[in-house]
Amino acid sequence: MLTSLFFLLLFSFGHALLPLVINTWPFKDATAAAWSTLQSGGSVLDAVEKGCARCEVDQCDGSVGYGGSPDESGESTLDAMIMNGDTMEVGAIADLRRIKNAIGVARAVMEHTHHTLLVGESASLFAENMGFIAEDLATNKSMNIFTQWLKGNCQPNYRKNVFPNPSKYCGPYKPTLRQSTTQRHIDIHCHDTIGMIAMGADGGVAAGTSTNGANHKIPGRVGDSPIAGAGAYADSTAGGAAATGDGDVMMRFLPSFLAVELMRAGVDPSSACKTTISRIKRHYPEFFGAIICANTTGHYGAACNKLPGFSQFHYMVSDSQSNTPLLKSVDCF
Ligand code: SD4
Repeated sequence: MLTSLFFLLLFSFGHALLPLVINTWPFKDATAAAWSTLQSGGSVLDAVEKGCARCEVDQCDGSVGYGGSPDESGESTLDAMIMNGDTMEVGAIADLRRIKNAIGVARAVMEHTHHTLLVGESASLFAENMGFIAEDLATNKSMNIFTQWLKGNCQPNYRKNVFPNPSKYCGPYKPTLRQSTTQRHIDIHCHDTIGMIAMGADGGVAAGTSTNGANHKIPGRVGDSPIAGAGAYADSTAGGAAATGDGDVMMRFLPSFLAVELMRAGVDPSSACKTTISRIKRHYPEFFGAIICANTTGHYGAACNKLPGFSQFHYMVSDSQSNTPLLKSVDCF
């Protein structure tokens, strides 16, 4: 009797499913790390930081943390962000070099500066000054990926309208007049950024991302992951969202912001995710990408753009109904 009254009360306050942790891709240990952080009294920001940091240590799928996605010069660089949906504070770093704990540095930007985003060498210097250890992010694996790429005439790469022909030769390149070139975008073989949303029992939302970006990117390239509203967004009065996929295309649409605004207007999370993907599809029918969405009542959903070899998107959830991380999937459309 008392228990049902409790659940009735909870439901009427709209937080029946909270707390909640949800993240992109089947990164179970990251979900578990975030969930146990919440369970042991940590904040939603702590949960997002611990969850994403787990993937940085584990080098989830080679796409998060050190030793992945070497750029054109063979270096691995990291992008990350964290957002507090109560205060709308954001901390982010991009093109971070020599520091493994990217999400930790992003949080330090949020908590120890009045800025939102630090980039490149200066971000690394900031991190070192804040006590993060500088170390080489290269591994045998990343060096091998780089060597193979050089041996294969630097294919694929992200150049266009340059000479020599970038689809056949390595650089250095010089600009040429605009030619018709085929689009080269991140495909399903270089995916798996972690994007995470955590919600507390009180409905407070945080979101974050961590990635080593795009394989063979041009040095200096920054993806969607560290951009608020693109890689992730959190607003405790509306919900949270996080995106994964071809950041060069996706960041043009601020998909996480769009999804959260749709949920604010009352759209359910699955439909908000779908509408967001549709918006991008209209311009880039063959873009690779997916998004997860959660509203303030702890309901969630996901959507992805269907491509050959990508018909389902997998993500992880822990909530009050499933103490252990559950693998979820959605059919792409
Ligand atoms: C990027 N969005 O840097 C990241 C990569 C990614 O799934 O999410 N892949 O573009």
